[in-house]
Parts: sequence; structure tokens; C-alpha cells
Amino acid sequence: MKVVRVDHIGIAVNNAESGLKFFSQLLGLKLEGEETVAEQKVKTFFLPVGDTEVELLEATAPDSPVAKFLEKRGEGVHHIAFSVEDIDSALKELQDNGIGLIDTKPRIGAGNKRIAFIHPKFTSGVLVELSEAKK
Ligand code: CMX
Repeated sequence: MKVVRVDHIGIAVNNAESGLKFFSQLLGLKLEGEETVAEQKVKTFFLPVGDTEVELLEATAPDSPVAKFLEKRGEGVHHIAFSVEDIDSALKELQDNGIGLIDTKPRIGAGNKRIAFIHPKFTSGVLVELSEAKK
């Protein structure tokens, strides 16, 4: 597979305001977009840095996966997303090599991108997202 770059680093926050205070006001990263991904019960805030982004993740409901993550682990890095050229062939290659996938088929994430999560059991405990590079 061809990984093009780190697409973004997802950081779970209790509320966007406190996250933005550090990442935007103090580090000076520019908030370039906000988007609610209703199906995943999460609101995302994008702050580009070079050709990658910090993505702050705020839960939109108490039963949101991000709310559960915060309950269990507190604020912190939630996932790392790698941009790949062809997500379908990347998922097949991983499966053929015995890697457990949370998403065997791509779903739609923020920015209308095709994304898929890999089970952290197979990735040294870090939730890894593949995100298809827009052609
Ligand atoms: N870090 C490490 N491990 C994690 C994890 C995380 N952030 N999230 C889940 N896991 C672990 C769970 O503990 C669980 O482990 P076990 O199987 O050993 O119990 C395993 O991964 C599967 O998690 P789950 O919650 O049982 O599985 P689901 O299929 O219900 O959900 C997931 C998995 C990753 C999709 C969901 O937890 C999640 O985080 N959804 C939100 C996704 C998100 O951030 N979307 C933002 C927009 C996407 C984008 O475009 O970037």
C-alpha cells in the first residue's frame, strides 16, 4: 500500500473551547473548519499544520464513542489517520496479512472522505484510521 502522509491526529477533548485555547490561541494553529459527523456522534475541529492537521474531537452525546474514550482514559490522542492512495486495496492487503479491521469496508468520515479504522490490538494499541487521499 502507499501511505501518502499523516492525514491528521485526532485528539479527544472534554470541550473544544479548552482544546482550542492551547492549540489555536497559544500554538497559533488556525481553526479552518468544524464538522459534526452525526453517525459517529462526534464534532470535529480541524487545525491544519503543514500538510497534516490536528483534529479535536468533541462528543455530541453521552453514548458517543468519544465520550466513552474520555470516561475510560481522559483527554488525549484518540487516533492517528494515515492517508492512503487506494483504501480498498489497503484494507484487503491488511486483511490478507491477518490484521483485524474495525471497518472491513470504508465508511464516510469528516470532509466526506472514505475512512476505515483498524483494530488497536493489531497496531500497538493506537487506534489507526486509513483515509483515502482525494484524487
Ligand atoms: N484508542 C485505543 N483503543 C480503542 C480506541 C481508541 N481511541 N477506541 C476503541 N478502542 C478499542 C476498544 O477498547 C475495543 O477494544 P477490545 O475489542 O479489546 O475491547 C476495540 O478498540 C473496539 O472498540 P469498540 O468501541 O468496541 O468498537 P466499535 O466498533 O463500537 O467502535 C470505533 C470502534 C473506533 C469506530 C469507535 O470507538 C470510535 O472511536 N468512533 C469515533 C470515530 C471518530 O473519531 N470519528 C471522527 C471522524 C472521523 C474522521 O474523519 O477522522
